[in-house]
Amino acid sequence: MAAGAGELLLLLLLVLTVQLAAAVPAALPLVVNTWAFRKATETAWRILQMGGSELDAVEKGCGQCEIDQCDGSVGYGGSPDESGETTLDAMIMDGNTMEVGAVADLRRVKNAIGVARKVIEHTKHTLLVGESASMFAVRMGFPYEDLTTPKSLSMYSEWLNQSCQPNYWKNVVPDSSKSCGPYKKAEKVICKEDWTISQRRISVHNHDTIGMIVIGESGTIASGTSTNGGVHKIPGRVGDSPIAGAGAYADSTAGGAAATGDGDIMMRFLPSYQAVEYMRMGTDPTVACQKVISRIQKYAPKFFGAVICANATGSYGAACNKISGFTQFHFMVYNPVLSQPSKQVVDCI
Ligand code: SD4
Repeated sequence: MAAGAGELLLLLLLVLTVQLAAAVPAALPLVVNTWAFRKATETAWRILQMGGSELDAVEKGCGQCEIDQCDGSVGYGGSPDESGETTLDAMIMDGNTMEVGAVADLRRVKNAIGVARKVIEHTKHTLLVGESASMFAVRMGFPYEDLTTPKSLSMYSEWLNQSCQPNYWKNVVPDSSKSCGPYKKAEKVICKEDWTISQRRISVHNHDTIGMIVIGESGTIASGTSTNGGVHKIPGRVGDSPIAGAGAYADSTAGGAAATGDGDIMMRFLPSYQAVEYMRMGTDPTVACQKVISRIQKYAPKFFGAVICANATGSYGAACNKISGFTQFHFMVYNPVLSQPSKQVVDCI
């Protein structure tokens, strides 16, 4: 059957984008991470060079961003929730054993991905949340620290001053688009969620999770994420980042992927799992990333998000959803062909 003109055009576009992203040849070991978080890439690479494992590299690489408060959206002092507190989500996954350690809504502990690693090493669980995750962290030797900074405090008071706009409520009284809470449920649920306007609630500038994929020389794949989630989120909200298959996924027999963006929408599609499954079927990493982005687009054309993908041979790629103010996505790559971390860019689709 002859392909339609639209399909041919899409194929041509995909091939062109693949060429763009394939500028650096595939080689192992490989570090790929979301956004232009160069120090995180450097740290992960250094750990590998020093003989550390792929999990070590992911933990320390993402941990670097927690220390540096990358873009204010990773680590302490960013994204205050509705009560002004910063809470953290993180996960780490071992693509050899398929073990995952994750923490969500972690309070008063800075090194979220470090705690996530301890969930793998010292428990038979996968995900710990909230105050209990903090108590676990303390038992593992992490100190309690205040995650609030002058910056997060001023973001919080600015938000209060502008009648708590934007926020994540709907179908409540008083009207959440005009005033602060406390809210009660409205008698009538008048509208369904309009996914097409999701980017109005969450600005492109307040969402920058670090997601990282590390592949060792032997093909072992690890991945992980760390974030302080969405600004002014409702306390208790957990995003995609600590959810295996959503925020990140790794399977040494197929590939690794990690996501960044509007987690409330993205987690409904398990994009990282889906991308790895596409790569398992032989799909090129860039195309695998594009396919998961376009799947979400069908329901939420204006969602903010991007995905990075790498297959077991060290080929990699990325894709993002094109919306106003976000037309290109930057990510970092380091492999033996490069002498330093290289910032790559893809045009959003
Ligand atoms: C979240 N996905 O909590 C995270 C935030 C993010 O780029 O990725 N920002 O929804």
